[in-house]
Amino acid sequence: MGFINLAARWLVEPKSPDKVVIYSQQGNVTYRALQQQVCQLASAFEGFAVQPNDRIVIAMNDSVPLYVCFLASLACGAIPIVINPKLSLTNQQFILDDSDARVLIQHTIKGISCHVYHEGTTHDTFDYQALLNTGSDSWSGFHFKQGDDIAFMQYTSGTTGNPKGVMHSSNNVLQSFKAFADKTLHVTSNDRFYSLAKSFFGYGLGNSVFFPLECGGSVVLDANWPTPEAVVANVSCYKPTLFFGVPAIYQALLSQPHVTRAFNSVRLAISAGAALPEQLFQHWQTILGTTILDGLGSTELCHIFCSHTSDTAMAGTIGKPLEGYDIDIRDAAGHSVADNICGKMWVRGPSVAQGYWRNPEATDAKFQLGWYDSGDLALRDAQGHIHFKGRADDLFKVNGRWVIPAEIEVRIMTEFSNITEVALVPTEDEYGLTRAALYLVTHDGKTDDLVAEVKEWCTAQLSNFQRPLYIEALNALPRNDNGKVMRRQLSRVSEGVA
Ligand code: 3SK
Repeated sequence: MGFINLAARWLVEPKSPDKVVIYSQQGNVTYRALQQQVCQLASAFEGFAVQPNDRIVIAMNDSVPLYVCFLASLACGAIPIVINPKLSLTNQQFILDDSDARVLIQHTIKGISCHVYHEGTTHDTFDYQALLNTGSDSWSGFHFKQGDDIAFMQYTSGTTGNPKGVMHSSNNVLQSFKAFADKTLHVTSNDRFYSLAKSFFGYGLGNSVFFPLECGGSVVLDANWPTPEAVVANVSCYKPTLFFGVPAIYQALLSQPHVTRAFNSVRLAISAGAALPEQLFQHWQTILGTTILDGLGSTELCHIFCSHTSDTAMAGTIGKPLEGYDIDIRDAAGHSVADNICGKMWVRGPSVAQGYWRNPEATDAKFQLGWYDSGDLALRDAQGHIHFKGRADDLFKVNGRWVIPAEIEVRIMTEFSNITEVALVPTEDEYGLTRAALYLVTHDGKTDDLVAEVKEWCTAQLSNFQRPLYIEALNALPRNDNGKVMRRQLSRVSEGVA
């Protein structure tokens, strides 16, 4: 592929300039209006000498201004990095330093401010709206790059260690659109996307920004954190055709009144981020009459790389690698394993990241000969379906046998519909030996008889080495800034035991 600028591709001469591209509570925006605002901001960026490949950190809620900042950065050839606006100050500062950011744009209680950094530690601060007003909507200085050059970055937090900047090119965006949005979801310009995952996640950025723009469709943006009530209200009001969620929200939605009527417009619901329990898949299908497509993705692959299609959707597996992608399940020595054997999942495909920003050690460890070590555990069955078995880091040994938390967690979620979150982690017994401990969260906070019932179930259904030493109900599981469960905080083991 030759030279490309994604913002120019999507906004210069859009097919339907008067079509609404963004629906939001703050107002709707057409393709033409979006293009004007992007040009205004890009010209303001140019005014303070933003150069191609400068990093622009965007710490904003999902909103029209986030869209404008992201696209204006791409337009200038700068590298946008969307981060969680609620990130702790320490993590935000780490990302600003690590990326050597030239600009930070952030939502504050007063509005949106834009900090432009100079050599050293000084910076100028501008009001976002004032910048837009000074910019010119006839700006046309789009910076075209090679398709494989770095177009944007995303920081992955993991559950330990410092965040790492994942570098992606324009080609990666177009390839993941082709494999997932086009060939799997069959999106068209009539589709209206609504993603509960925010744009600071790889999942959300694809769902809310890349895919709607690449197909000439539209998107529903909500700046707030999604409560089940607000989701039902948004779906009723904006009538999306594609809905992107995670298992916990599907579970919570099922007990909302009028959910079936509200979801009338949705032709396909997509789930990722955690294993989808079989019972939830069935309930959704029975009550709503539509399918949930379960997929697996990663920030390093740009988006989902393994999924069912609407024709093959079923629970219990995450389908097959998308067209153009390969999955290799390997043992501890790095050899491919046979069908039905659980191992570490490596993946390769046309949207694999260019590596981690200024981190050759981590890049060499995780990216090898075109393959990426996903850190996930999985097995492939005889039909070629991939079964997700959790994160390799989450495994632990009891009495010399591996406990696979994800397997047991899915069974518990399936058995007890009142449980919305569950985590099985290692702990130590009175002799310092590793045992399992179970933490759970319920939908309505009621845990009266539940802990005893779960204990009884574990005794009847699990092997001795898998059974939790204790079961504790919590109000919520501890999560990091990106929403991942921090298992190590729950785990009561000496360093290195697991
Ligand atoms: O499941 C995930 O964590 C994910 C990450 C990035 C992009 C897409 C997905 C589904």
